Amino acid sequence: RWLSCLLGLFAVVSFQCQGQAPLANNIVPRPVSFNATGERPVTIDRHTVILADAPYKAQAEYLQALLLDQCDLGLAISTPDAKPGRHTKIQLLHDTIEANRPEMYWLESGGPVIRIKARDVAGMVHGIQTFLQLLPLQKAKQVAFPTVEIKDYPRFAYRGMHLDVSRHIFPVDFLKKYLDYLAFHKFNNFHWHLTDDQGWRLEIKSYPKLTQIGSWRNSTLIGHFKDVPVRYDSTRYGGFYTQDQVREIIAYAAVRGINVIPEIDIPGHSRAIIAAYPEFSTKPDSAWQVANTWGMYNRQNNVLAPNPETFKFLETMFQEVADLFPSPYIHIGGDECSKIWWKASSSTQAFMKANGLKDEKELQTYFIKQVSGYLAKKNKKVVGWHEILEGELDTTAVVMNWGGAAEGIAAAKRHHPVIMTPGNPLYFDNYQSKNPQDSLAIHGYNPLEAVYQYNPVPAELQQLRLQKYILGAQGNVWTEYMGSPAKVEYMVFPRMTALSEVLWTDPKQKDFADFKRRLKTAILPRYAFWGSAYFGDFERWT
Ligand code: TNX
Repeated sequence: RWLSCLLGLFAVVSFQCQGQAPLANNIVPRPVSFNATGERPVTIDRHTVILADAPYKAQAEYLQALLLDQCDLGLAISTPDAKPGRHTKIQLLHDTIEANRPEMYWLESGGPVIRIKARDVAGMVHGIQTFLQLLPLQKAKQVAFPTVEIKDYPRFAYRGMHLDVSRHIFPVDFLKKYLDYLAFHKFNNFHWHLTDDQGWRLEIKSYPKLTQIGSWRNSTLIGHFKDVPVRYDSTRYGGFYTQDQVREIIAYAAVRGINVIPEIDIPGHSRAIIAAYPEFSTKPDSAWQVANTWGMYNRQNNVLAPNPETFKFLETMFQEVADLFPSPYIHIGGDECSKIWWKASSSTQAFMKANGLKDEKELQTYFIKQVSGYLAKKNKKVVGWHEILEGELDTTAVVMNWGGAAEGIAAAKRHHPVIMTPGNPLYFDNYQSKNPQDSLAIHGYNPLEAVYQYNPVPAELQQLRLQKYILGAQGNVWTEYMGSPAKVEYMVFPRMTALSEVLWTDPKQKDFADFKRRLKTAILPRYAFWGSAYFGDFERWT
């Protein structure tokens, strides 16, 4: 009798230590298929061992760190041939047969085993994220992991988030946190907007004045976050990332299955370049400074001039960028280049005449073609904002469309791969709340539901059977009014979570009411667990 008493006591104690496993139907973004098999749950405790096939060594460590963080469970990593006895095994398996498409994973649990099978690193990372969503958000000596079978893969190949570090710069630690957010939401591309009129943020060894001069401005306009007021002061503001820091970011992203696409914005949005090297502009004799205010000020921001020194610079600099970033794509900007400077410059007009360029649009295309050529020598393709299609371009150029559906349709009809980033609703610097007290933002209103209901494939492309040209979509985070990491988090959460489901989940499986339910039960607590700011008042203020 005393034995059964003791066992009973054990049961009570272990029950109290056991974390409550969340439900499979709380997962965001919603998986292609999941099945709770309803068998005896699998126990995870400190004796559980992680076993990883060779390609997933780094992901085993990533999983180990996340488990420690989330549940305070420190598990050992062992080799696949080790025999962990009767304890539970978490296996990360390299599998190209069942996981038969890019980024796909299978997550199966039952008996003393939890298996994640994937054919590539990104797929394995997605499987790990789903696994973590099935674990409680609390310290647990022991977790009863549900028996499930989940088969999952993305709707779109390109799932991106952008961050502008020119208007405001953010510490490397925050960029890593941002990459953690992307990984959690199964995004696979980070678009790093590194340069603009308001500051150059990338160390370039061959042109040191870019960071000595181009990274610094004399004042900064700071939007308010809740009760912090808007301020326009005259302190020196700026900074840049060293190439070592950039490599650190790229490596951090790679473990999480994320590609880092750098953007160097030319031939407009170039005032930081021009402050450092006025000889590349149409007015080399003026005293140019890095821009202190935002907006497209045609008469304030000079642009690059088509002279030999400028092209030499573009070739050398872009090749240095290409050597630094393993990404197959380099973003070269191309947006909002005001043509008035070229019209007013006699040497530019002479250049156009000598090269048979009949107008400034053709000159813009000439710039894009030159840079594409430099990058092709390094085996890189270019991405550019939709204005790169003002002239003829070869179809390897990827078009990032910040306009409406029309520009995306036009680009797809010309057989360019397209990434949709329409200002409405994918600019997360726009308002998300109707609360008049809400933190300062820029122009439009892009509430949570508009993001959730967005379809990156316009109906017309579907009818024309041209939908394959839509690679996917991206949320853009311009930081004119985001002076701190907390403000960035507040603007992206929960809209980024909504976008993750747009990009991952079959539209037939989407449902806004159910998304909000999952947001409230599973995701808002997750933001809080991360210690992140977020806009949680969407029921009342949208
Ligand atoms: C337009 S769309 C820009 C950015 C601004 C943004 C503000 C595009 C490629 N350029 O320079 O930061 O609007 O929403």
